[in-house]
Amino acid sequence: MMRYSIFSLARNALTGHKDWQAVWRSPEPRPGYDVIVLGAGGHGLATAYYLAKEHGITNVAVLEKGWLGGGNTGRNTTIIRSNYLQDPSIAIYELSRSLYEDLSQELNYNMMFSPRGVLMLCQTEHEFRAFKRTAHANRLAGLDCRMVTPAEVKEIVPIINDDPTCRYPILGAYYQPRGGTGRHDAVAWGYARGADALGVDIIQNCEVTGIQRDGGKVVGLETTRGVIKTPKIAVVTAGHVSTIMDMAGVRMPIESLCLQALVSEPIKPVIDCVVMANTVHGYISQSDKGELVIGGGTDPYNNYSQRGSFPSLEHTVTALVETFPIISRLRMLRMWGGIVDMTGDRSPIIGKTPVDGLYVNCGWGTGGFKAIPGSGFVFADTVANDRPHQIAEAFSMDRFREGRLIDESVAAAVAH
Ligand code: FAD
Ligand code: PYC
Repeated sequence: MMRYSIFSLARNALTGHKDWQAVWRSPEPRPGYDVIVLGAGGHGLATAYYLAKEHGITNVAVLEKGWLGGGNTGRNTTIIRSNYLQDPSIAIYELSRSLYEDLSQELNYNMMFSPRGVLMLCQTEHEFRAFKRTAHANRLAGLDCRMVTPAEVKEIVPIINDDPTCRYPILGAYYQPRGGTGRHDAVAWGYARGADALGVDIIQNCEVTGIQRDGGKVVGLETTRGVIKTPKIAVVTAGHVSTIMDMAGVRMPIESLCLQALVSEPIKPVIDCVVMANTVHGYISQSDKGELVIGGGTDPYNNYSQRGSFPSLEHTVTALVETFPIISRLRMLRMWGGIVDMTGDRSPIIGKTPVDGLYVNCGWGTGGFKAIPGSGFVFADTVANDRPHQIAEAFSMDRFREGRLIDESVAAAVAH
């Protein structure tokens, strides 16, 4: 079997892969659809999949200006957890985490969900108190989590510096044993394949340039591949959501910033859980290839860049060296960035908009990879039924006008 795979790989490499069967179709856009989803990131593809699977709405297109999964979905550090503070957040992130548990089976595609455990270090008294509060809130909501002692942290992560006299000593940690990581590309590809098989058209290299309205409702889209008619548009374009919504005359309470990450050269397995060190602004896990996957805070100014920068790399690595001294001896291999969409309360916006037929799902900021299955599920329900799914209700855009903020600035974990 293995010999066959290697020969097949070699033969296809030499023949330009022309005999490979495409995993999804590349159709020409039709003149119109019942629903058009903008953005083929994880959230857009999951939305299309659940529209078809759960609601039988298959006359659906997903339009993507680049390639599917080429936005933040293919650029993130794949951490999956549900340890948020507020009840509405716990509900949606835990729905999502639990859907991840069976997603490979659901889509018959290996997502490599790896519930290796997530540790959130407490390196100041204040952080310790804050995480204890989160742990209480999470346990009340039925989540499997607990606070662990410095000795347990050392046992789980032997490479950690447990010197109690260092600048930011380990005072304990919040631990979610069934948090972990997944394979980001596979999540996009699995949902794409699943949606395509149910009849959804995924149209790449198709940039949306305008939204057509007839009075208070949407009627179609202008794209680089022509006009496409539709009564329902679901916008899921992350860092580009403000520019798209502006095309329909809707102003979004969103800031777009670059969030960067980097990987080291591959090394033997040294860390088998995810560790977040929020006080020093860094986090770390190890990929299956052996690279240490490292990230820090967002750029301190708004921008639409998708590149890494040396000041950010230097800041993140410097911050982590005391906690993980091993880093000082590693060469860093690559860095990159993605455009994240930040709301004021660090919670997403999911729901209807003031324009009929226009729906939006955005504001996942630095933390939306973990939310893809749950978000797609409740957003599809919202679009199909033209009213918010019960779990999505709290996340409506009105909350900023009405002062119903869902403050997750601490749980978002990444400094911004
Ligand atoms: P995207 O994947 O960005 O998809 C939006 C798509 O819309 C893009 O493909 C884009 O090309 C397309 N688009 C934009 N404009 C147009 C247009 N005019 N026409 C057509 N298409 C358009 N989250 C976690 O939970 N855990 C993590 O560990 C984590 N780490 C991160 C690390 C980094 C460095 C970054 C950048 C993000 C991280 N995130 C993490 C956040 C997570 O990646 C995002 O919240 C999530 O991927 C957003 O998915 P999406 O589908 O909404 O957006
Ligand atoms: O949301 O867990 C998270 C996360 C980690 C790094 C970026 N986002």
